[in-house]
Amino acid sequence: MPLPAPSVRMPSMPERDTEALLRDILEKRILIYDGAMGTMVQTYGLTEEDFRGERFANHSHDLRGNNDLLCLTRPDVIEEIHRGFLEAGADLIGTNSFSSTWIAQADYGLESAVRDINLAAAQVARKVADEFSTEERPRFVVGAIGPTNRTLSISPDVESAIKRDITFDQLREAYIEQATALLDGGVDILMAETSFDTLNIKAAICATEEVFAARGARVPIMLSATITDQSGRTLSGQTIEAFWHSVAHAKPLTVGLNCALGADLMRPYVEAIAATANTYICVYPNAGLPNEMGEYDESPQKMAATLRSFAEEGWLNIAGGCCGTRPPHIQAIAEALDGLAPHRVAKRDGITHLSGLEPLDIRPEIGFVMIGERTNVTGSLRFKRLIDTNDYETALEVATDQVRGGANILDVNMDAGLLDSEKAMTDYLNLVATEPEIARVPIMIDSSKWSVIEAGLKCVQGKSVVNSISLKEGEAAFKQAATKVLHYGAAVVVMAFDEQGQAVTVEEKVRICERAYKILTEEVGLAAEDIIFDPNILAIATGLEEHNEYGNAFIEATRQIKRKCPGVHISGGVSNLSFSFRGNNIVREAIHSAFLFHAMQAGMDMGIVNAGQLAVYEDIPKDLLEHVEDVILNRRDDATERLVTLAETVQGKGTERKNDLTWREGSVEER
Ligand code: THG
Repeated sequence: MPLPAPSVRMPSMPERDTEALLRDILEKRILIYDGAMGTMVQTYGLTEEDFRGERFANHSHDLRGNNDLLCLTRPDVIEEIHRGFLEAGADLIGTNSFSSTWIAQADYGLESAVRDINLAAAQVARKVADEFSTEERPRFVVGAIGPTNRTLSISPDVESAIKRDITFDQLREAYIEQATALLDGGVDILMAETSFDTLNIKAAICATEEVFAARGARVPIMLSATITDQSGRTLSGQTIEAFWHSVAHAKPLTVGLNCALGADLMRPYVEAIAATANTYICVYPNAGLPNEMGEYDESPQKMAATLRSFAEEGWLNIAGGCCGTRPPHIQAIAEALDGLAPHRVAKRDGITHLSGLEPLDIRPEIGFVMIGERTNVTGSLRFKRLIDTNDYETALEVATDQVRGGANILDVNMDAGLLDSEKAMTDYLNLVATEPEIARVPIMIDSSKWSVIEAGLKCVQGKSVVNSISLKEGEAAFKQAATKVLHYGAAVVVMAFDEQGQAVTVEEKVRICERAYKILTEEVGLAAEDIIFDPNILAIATGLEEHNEYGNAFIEATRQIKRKCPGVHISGGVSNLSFSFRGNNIVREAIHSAFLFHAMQAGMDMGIVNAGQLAVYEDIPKDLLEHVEDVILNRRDDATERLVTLAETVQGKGTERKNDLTWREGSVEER
């Protein structure tokens, strides 16, 4: 069946940029979104024949209940439902396309109809919205994109936590097809909604970025999560704050919550998202919790009163209804919110926000951020052996030990010669995702190969850290990698490395970091707080004279980079420093702590360390401390010889602090 050409843009607002127009209106009043499509479709008592229409009369699967299909087979019904919500007072209506990806339509064998359904969904909504739209009160069409019926963060198989029944790229491609068709059909906005798995919605964000790039034009996007029970978490286990930090890179017009729980029980999460997100807030709950019949029966008045109380708290910019809400609900909400002031968007706070299942806000008050180094096949023989022998269960315990030892972030590295690093990274991170004690913390994806980093980025729902990129291969490759980092919504470690090689002197370290900073903040558009510079911690006390200044060079470079590149963090691989004392953990730990003591004063605020094995500076015996600091700070020519001699007299296992976290309760200075 030939399809009509995409509709032309709204006649009532031909020139103005939709996003600018919407922002203008959102500053002035609370807008109203529509109610549920499914509940309304039910009232028509449609039959299998209605769903099939002529086009699908002989289709192999039962089609009743495939509501999106009605855009093609009963557009009159969908049109009438849209009209009902617009008459009730909706400013924005959502297309009937929630399940219109090949993934969701596969249940009906209708993968090949997906483009047509989305196009028709957009066109019918566009047509009705245009009928109602006026200069004073424009109406908008929101292209609705559901989460699909598969989840990237959870295994479908209780026997194997590593398995997934969909890949990030499959989801991304499905969303590209959907978003393209919705835009071709004339939607004003794209909304990824009812997000129960943040990794799914991150795939949707990557998809919209690709679609915008291909079309050379953007539309605003809206993002909406759903919290399905009173744990206060998404189905994939994130808190609402962690969710926001995971998607903030999309710079959505609105973020918010919809669907489950109903308005009453949503209150704490609406408050949390309004307090955390620095964008407009959109909330459209179900009409209460489902009753014994599975129906949603909260009255329009009750629901409107709850939403009014949210608005009075200053939390809302857009409000509407999800499952069970009909035009009377939307009308009651519109009346209840009329004249109330919209939520005021806070400015960006300049703080680095990472997340796993929970947020990690890197504020000065939290002190030094420890990144666990042990989940690294090049940094730990034991971990390598576990990965090589496919003992992922025990390899997971390594991560648990790092977290219990105080790691705020986990560095994961699978770069070993004979290993399929992409697969190992994918399998390990998929496993980590299912272990709440570990998945709580953000992941640092460590590899010298971009393909491995990208494989890792496709497995983490939180806001993670890419480790690392650099100017080693020149500016073009650097910008390309940084742009990807931005689209996946990660922070990034930038090594002080350029076309000439690794920066060794203070001057080189500072010059390269300043150059990278300028490119990242001015050309790529990365926020300064998402940049972590690593000015190279190199081994000292090696016996080679030219290595004697390495400690000082890092510390001084840190001081200058912090001053010249406002907002960034400084990190480094601390254990590198003591490679020449391998096998002597007492001396190694003393070197690490003494080094950190000085580097932290210069502004180093993160480090890759063996969490749980760091000596406390004050506990280092005075004699050892003096020898160690002589080496770190290059205070005397014979410093290395003297430490080597002393080291022979201090041997031992070193610190074990796995389960004793009491030291973390002290103030930053004490720690
Ligand atoms: N900067 C950034 N990333 C990095 C580094 C860095 N990633 C890797 C590395 N350097 C940091 N991680 C480690 C991990 C372990 C050790 C050193 C650095 C280490 N391991 C013991 C050793 O080699 O003696 C292993 C002993 C064992 O097998 O258990 O020292 O600088 N951005």
